[in-house]
Amino acid sequence: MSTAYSDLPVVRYEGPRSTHPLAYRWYDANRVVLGKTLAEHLRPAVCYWHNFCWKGEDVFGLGNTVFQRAWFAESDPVKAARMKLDAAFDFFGKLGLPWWCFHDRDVAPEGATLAESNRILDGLLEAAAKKMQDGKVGLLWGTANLFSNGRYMSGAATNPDPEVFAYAAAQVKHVLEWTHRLGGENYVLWGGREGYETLLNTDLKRELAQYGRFLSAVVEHKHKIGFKGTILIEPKPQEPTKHQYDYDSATVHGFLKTYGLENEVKVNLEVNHATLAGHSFEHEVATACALGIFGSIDANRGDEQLGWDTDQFPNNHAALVPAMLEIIRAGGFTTGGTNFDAKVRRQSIDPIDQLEGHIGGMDTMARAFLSAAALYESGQLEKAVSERYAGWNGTLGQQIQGGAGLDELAQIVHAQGISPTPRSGRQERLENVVNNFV
Ligand code: XUL
Ligand code: CO
Repeated sequence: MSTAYSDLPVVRYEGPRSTHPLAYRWYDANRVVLGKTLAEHLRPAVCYWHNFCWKGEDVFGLGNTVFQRAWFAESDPVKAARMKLDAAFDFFGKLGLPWWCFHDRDVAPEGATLAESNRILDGLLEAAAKKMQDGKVGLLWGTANLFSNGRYMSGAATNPDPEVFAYAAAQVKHVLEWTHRLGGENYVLWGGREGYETLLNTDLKRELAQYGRFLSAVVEHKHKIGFKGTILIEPKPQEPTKHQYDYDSATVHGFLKTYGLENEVKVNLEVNHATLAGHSFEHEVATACALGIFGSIDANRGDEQLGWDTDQFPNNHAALVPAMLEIIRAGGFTTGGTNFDAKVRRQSIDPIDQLEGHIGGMDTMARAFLSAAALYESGQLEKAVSERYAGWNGTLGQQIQGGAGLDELAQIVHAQGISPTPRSGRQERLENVVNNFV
């Protein structure tokens, strides 16, 4: 069987001195750091949508296929989907990365009814299950596309029409069950159209309640079928809707608390979604870890001059060290991993470009992880932080944490003549420490 990727070599690790364009220089999958291999720490995944579904279209070239792939030229959509599936698994094998991710509509075309769509999807996912039997690639997560079809233009769970809610629920049921069957580690809900454009036509309170009910139903079904993976929400502040309900980690946590789901659902944090929310990625990771909802990451980047989701491959390892440090501090991934939600540029038309995009992205994440691990092992930042908060281990700190009230604290301040002396935060010294490890 020949695919678009047949002529490409299997990518191997050759080390930082290698000049081979198709070799990993930092991602040595079996290298053991902090007690686990790099592959076990990072749990890298290749996504289906950007690689095998996007035709290189943009708003100025709608309907035009820029990427010449045999499956885009095939007129029978199911046959085209089979060709795409063969190519995808060939591509996964070339990269040697252990996981993949999909939306239902990436894998299979939509039929005239949901029943027909499900039947087509079943055929394709049966074939995927067979390809997965050799155990070389596992499913990091599955998800349902609740945003492309026009029926979802006003949202899926948050649609003003309950029929759309029901349709979306039926779609998620099917994909969640398939994710379970394929041994998926997680199930993702990115709230594609869950948001609004204008309050003139929107009942915000009702929509949030609908969304809460939808998510609860997903969690109930997860338990009903015995799915042991994690349900993940992927926050994003805007695009496609002006106000997306899942703005960022903190907003999602508040939403989960409201519906009693904070112990059931975690977040899949995407680097450029954090940027679009006006946060650093490390802020999003640290917030999710602190709130106990950190799950998984989508690795990519935006463009400093563009305010939308460009989904480029990560290429700056230094920028990712602080986020990696937060992940290490929190104990690393459990069911989560590093999904490359990234695509090559529109002019990168050759299959080899996709391979190189992933190689660069993988090396960037591995190098960031190695730097963060060395920084963590040095203990320098941990020491500085624990010294900064040392007062909280003293008598006064204990009294406050023990619940001392305003009267008691006022008494202590007056009796002891407390008059705090400001101390330097030493940011520059700590930035220099970080730079010694990147
Ligand atoms: C959209 C996005 C999605 C999710 C999965 O910005 O990131 O591709 O990752 O639906
Ligand atoms: Co994403």
